[in-house]
Amino acid sequence: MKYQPINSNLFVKNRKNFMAKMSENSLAVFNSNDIYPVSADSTLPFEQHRDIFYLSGVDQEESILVLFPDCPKPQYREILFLRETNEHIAVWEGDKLTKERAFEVSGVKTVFWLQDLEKVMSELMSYANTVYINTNEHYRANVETETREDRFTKWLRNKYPAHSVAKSNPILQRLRSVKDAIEIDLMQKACDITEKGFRRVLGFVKPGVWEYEIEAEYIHEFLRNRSKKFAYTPIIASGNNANVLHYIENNNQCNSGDLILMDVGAEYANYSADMTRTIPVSGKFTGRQKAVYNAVNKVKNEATKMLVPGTIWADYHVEVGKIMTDELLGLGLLDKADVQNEDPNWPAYKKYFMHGTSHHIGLDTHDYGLLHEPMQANMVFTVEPGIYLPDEGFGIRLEDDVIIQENESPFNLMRNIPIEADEIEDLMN
Ligand SMILES: [Mn+2]
Repeated sequence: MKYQPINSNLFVKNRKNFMAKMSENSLAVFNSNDIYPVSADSTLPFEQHRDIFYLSGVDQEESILVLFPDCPKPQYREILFLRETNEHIAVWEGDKLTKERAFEVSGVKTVFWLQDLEKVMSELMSYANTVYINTNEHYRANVETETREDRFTKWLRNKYPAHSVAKSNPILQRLRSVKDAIEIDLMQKACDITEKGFRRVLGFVKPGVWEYEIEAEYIHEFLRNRSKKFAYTPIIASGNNANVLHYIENNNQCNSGDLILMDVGAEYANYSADMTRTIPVSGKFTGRQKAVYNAVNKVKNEATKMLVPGTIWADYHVEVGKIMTDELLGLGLLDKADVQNEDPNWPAYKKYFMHGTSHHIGLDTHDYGLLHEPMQANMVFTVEPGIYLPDEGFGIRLEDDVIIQENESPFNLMRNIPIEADEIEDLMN
């Protein structure tokens, strides 16, 4: 791990909150992700499942967390199962968690090696009536792979068919969407690292650079600041590439007169930053580019003000659409007739702004959060309007990450990342 140790109080508190929501005489199980194969003996870099990380801080493969708040044996109320390590194994496999270190990371006192799992589980299951299993119910999820969690769930339900089953996911969706102060510090760190990358790029971009060279500037700055990678596949899209919403090739040359849309964020300690900035290749916007830029920036600022406790996500999007419509009328991109005749299910503004404005962000870039429930203080959202103009050869999106606060406007985690058009021009020249 490149990140600095995290205060284990976070994980102690997260488990306590989760257990408070469990029904009587029940236990819950959480698994690590697999290490995914490529071919031959190659593997993808390990990415911990965010739920077991959230509840334990354990950032290691083949780990299992069991929570059983009513267990008659108090030492079994929280248990970690880890793959065995010792001095000899460490020579080959590197620095895996010892039982002592696992306690320091997680605050869990009872740690077994994985080979004790079946025996201990059979005792625990004899005390429990209900088992909480962890399924993926994220609104954007579309998973074809059988995860380690899925395999464990199959094994458990097959072996213990008389137990009733309950869902961990709704509990986690609610808990994970509201951030603790320790988490907010980690997210601020991810945003600050992203800022360093962006400032480096402002000094680097000039006509003739390639999109992948810009990508390289970001990752250089991320790694040297203890981020292990991009939080998501970066989009470095010059000219009309910006109008391909999921353009990730990043293999074109940037020409004078074009804009570059950069949707880039650093991860830090598994937390995501999600930033978008759009800058002129030459260091100077044209009049038209600046007018559209300022319209997007205005929609972003107005939308941000609506992210307050009690707001419903779907209603918020309707209101943002109205603000965007006004801006598009001002830019001459829509006329009154377009708006009067619009299909309420696909309003006229969607011709130029066809994606959502905000999503939860945290341990996942598109984080947990139940969108039909009202927004609450300490939820963190992106704000990311855009206007896409293929006929004019450019697209603009601007995106910050903000924390909802009680009784005031959101706190912007990206408040120090330049966004005003004039400031961008000054810094590039
Ligand atoms: Mn985003």
